[in-house]
Amino acid sequence: MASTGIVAQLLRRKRAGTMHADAASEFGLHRVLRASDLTLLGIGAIVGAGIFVLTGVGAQHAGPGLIASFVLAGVACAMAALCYSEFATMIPVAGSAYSYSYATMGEFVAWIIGWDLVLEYAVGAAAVASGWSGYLRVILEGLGIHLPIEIASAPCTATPCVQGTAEGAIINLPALLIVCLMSAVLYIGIRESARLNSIFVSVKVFVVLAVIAIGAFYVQPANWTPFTPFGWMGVANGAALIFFAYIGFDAVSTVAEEVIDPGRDLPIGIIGSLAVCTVLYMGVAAVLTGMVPYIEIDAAAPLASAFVGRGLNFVAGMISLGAIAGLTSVLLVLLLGQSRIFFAMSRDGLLPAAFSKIHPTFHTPYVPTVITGIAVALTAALLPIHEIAELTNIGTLFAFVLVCAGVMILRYTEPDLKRPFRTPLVPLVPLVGIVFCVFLMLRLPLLTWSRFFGWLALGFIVYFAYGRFHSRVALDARAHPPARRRVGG
Ligand code: ALA
Repeated sequence: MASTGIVAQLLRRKRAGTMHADAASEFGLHRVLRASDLTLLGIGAIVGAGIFVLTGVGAQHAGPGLIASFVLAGVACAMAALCYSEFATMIPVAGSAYSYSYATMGEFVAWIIGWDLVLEYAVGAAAVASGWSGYLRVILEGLGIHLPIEIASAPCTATPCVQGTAEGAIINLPALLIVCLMSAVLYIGIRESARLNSIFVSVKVFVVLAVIAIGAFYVQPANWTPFTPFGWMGVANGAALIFFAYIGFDAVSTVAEEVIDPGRDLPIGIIGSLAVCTVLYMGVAAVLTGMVPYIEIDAAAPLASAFVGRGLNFVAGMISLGAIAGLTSVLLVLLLGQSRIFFAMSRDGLLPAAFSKIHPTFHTPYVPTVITGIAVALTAALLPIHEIAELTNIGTLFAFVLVCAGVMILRYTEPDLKRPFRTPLVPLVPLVGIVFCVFLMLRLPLLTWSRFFGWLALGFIVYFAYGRFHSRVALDARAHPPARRRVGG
């Protein structure tokens, strides 16, 4: 009997209607964002380390076929973006894939996906903060300012030191400070955060456009042949690598509860930001592989090196500025997404109630904002985060697979739910999304897979020790008539 009870609880779903009621209650967030804010938040989260750094490694795997790698990864993301749009408009609450899984696949899968999203948002944010610090150091060196290594890198824990750490280092202070600063902005307000994000987005998009426009004059079409020197497998491997560059459009769905007209604005924000970035990325890939023979592309700073090689040091400097702006906005939006997911999980009772407290003046979920900020700051400042940064890719792809599957399941289990945006060609689009994402997951190293399973195993323990006993859906079901657990009070 008891085991049947546990299985029933693990599979218990939260109805979409209850989610709407939560968002509209005093425990919901303020709706202040518009389509333009969402598109800028999406671009804010997307354009960052991926395009400014990873294109170099991608080109080494795919050659000029890197352009096709960007198309391939873009297609996988487009399928997922369409599915995210259906869910986000149907259930416009904080929590993104976590909340959608709760509505379709039950509490346990929802918990697992919420736990998994920590890899995309918090681990991703720590990796970006560490990269930000590295870029700052290079820029300051260029200006003749030298940061002592003791305070500019995470301490070394392995021999030889892994990327992002250094011998003699004590703490990565720039990484710690930038996380604290962005968390402070998020604490103060979603509108203020969106405004700051739009400034960074303007800078980085300007820089990317400048790279394409100026670089176009230096393209030698001969560099594009052979187009696929490593065959289409090389293109696929390149796609798995540069997938990171697309991560972030889904962050738009985490602020669904703060959107004025979610049915109209969320698809514009999610699909619009992805479309803009896909075009920008293909342009950058074409220019880079056209300017420099693929074997000579620099893996560490591909864009800046391409321009330095042509004597255009000014453009290279501008690229560093664009990269700093890019990484700052990615960091801001990833921290934002993580706090909203913790908020949603807490409102459902799967995390302590304090996580869903809303600030009386700023109307932000300030407790998860502070806790996420502290955890990410300390991780980036003290740990070899680059070692586990690839977990971000697998965690995100896993979420995409579940969202694509969820769209098909909910079309079957709740066909009559109001869907302001419908994913076209169901089940084809979600199925293609799943196939693409699983394909990209399978190209990731075994070590990443074992770390991923280790993280999920830890999630199982936390759920069985805490969430299972505090789940609001389970508590409500036990109490007849349904009793609403006060959260945040
Ligand atoms: N897409 C983000 C970046 O490239 C995560 O930095």
